[in-house]
Amino acid sequence: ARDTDSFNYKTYHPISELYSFQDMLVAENPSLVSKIVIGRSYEGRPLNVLKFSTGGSNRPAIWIDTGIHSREWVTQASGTWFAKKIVTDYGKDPVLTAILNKMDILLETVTNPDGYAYSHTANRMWRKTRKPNSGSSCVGVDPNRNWDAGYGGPGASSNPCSETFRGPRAHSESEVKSIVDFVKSHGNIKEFISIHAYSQMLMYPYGYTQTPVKDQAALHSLAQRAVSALTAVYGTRYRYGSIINVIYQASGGTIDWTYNQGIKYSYTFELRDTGRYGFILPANQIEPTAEETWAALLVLMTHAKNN
Ligand code: ING
Ligand code: ZN
Repeated sequence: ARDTDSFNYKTYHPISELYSFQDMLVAENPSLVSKIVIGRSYEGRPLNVLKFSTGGSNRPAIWIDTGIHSREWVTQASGTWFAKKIVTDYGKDPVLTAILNKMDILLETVTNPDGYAYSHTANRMWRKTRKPNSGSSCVGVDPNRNWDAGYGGPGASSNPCSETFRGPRAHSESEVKSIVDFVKSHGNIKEFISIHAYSQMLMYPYGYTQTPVKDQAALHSLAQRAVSALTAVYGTRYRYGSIINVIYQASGGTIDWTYNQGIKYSYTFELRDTGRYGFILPANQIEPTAEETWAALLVLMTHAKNN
């Protein structure tokens, strides 16, 4: 595409096109969007974060990541759609405008770029990073088991050949460590939303323990409101609750770490569908998926702004 208006949001794109989309969006909207390179992947690709900001310095921020698991293609596609939605609606939609007049939005759309490239060129079902494991012929670490929150406990594997391999140590993956360093140095992130697929769920911590978080009641009622807004768009049904109760025990997960860092509004989505197509969601579902998810995100972001 020549610009982000002619970009096809209804199809899945190779990584080169998602990177060029980011650069076009920044070039077209220089007073609203900038690109921060927070690190490099194992294979040397940039880890890009789109920063949407209308001013201030180090404003309170909302983080959204998509594609930490590479095969979950509807998430990178939705993240790209969200980026265009933000520049289109700022100054027009009063709900988004109020958010951006007070907070920054930080959006990492291709959080596991090596895996995404590999899922296009070699193995459509690739989930993990692409770093080799010493002493094994199996490649990659699960970047959603690699965080320092219950790391090494039940709900992750020590086997490098497992799809849920936790890695040799916490934050061993550059794709994870780069976010850890960014979150710590930013110091003003109020809400952290990590987007997966599939299963149609909205979850909050914890995944590594049954012990409820101290903000359980607030996180639960906000999740309920966000899911209502999502369902109102196309009738898509979502379950919601803590990770361990709604999906399964998982240790070393992203939002358990962000919550323990003090980011109260830490949420994770599982987008469409419930398994008919699974990871191979038809491209004609990208836009409706992104659109309904955006309705939920506006509820979550507005609450963070007001609290
Ligand atoms: N599911 C997630 C997984 O990593 C999850 C579920 C989300 C676990 C958040 C822990 C924290 O297993 C997918 N589809 O990746
Ligand atoms: Zn996932």
